[in-house]
Amino acid sequence: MDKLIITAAVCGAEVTKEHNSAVPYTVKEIGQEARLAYEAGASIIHLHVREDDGTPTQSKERFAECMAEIKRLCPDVIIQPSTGGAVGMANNERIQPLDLKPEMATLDCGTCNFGGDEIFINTENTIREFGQRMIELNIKPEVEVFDKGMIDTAIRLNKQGFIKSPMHFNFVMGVTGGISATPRDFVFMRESIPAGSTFTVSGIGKLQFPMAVMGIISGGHVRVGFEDNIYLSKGVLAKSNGELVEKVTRLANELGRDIAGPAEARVILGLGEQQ
Ligand code: KMH
Ligand code: ZN
Repeated sequence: MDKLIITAAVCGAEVTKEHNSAVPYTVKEIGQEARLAYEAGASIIHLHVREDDGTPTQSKERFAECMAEIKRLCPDVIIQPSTGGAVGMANNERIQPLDLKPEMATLDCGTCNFGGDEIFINTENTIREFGQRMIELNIKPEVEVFDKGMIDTAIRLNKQGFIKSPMHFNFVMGVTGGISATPRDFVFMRESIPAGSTFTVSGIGKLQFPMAVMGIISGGHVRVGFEDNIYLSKGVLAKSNGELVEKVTRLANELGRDIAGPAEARVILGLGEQQ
């Protein structure tokens, strides 16, 4: 089994300081949270950025500032900007961080109800446009899927040449409107991706750690962080993303799975090779 790649989703676009005062907004706060996650074992930082008041933004300039700060504090970490941004953002706003040529970026492969009137919209043409741009810039997509049908979409677009093989998936499980975070659905997702693919699993809310264990024991990889969950355990708010990553490291150690550093993660994901 490969070593375990831990991704830390340190900030997200929806969670706020009202939910947990440790959610980072400023460049300094985001850098600090990335550092704590990195020191606890994360080799990838999944990055959203905010204005100082917490408003989500996809501004290229703000991403450049945050990425520079993260690189200053954790020079070898893999930075994976979001192209999902926040619900309601236009495509030309969402796609901006790709201009900074990060090693990876997210590629959301379908539309999902997020509850109430919230809809995270990703038409097939949007996915084609973002996928094509990542191929042009040699950026490895993390194919985000909120349901099994999105895996099928990714496979279709892979065959059409908009996503390269081998694909790296992120199973986001437990979002309102998406697939449930259950062992049965996890196995269904894992068995639905093409041979040779890699995957990570992001359990939402209280299912973050149960899903992390599924990732650890199945040979997959794990994402944790405030974007998906703000609690360390029942009723106990995490003081930092570092605490969430530390818990995964601890679980992996208990279960006999070693943690990959950034250099090892690059090899596992084939980063730096011509995608
Ligand atoms: N904030 C969600 C609307 C991604 O990073 O690509 C989208 C999201 C997915 O978080
Ligand atoms: Zn995200």
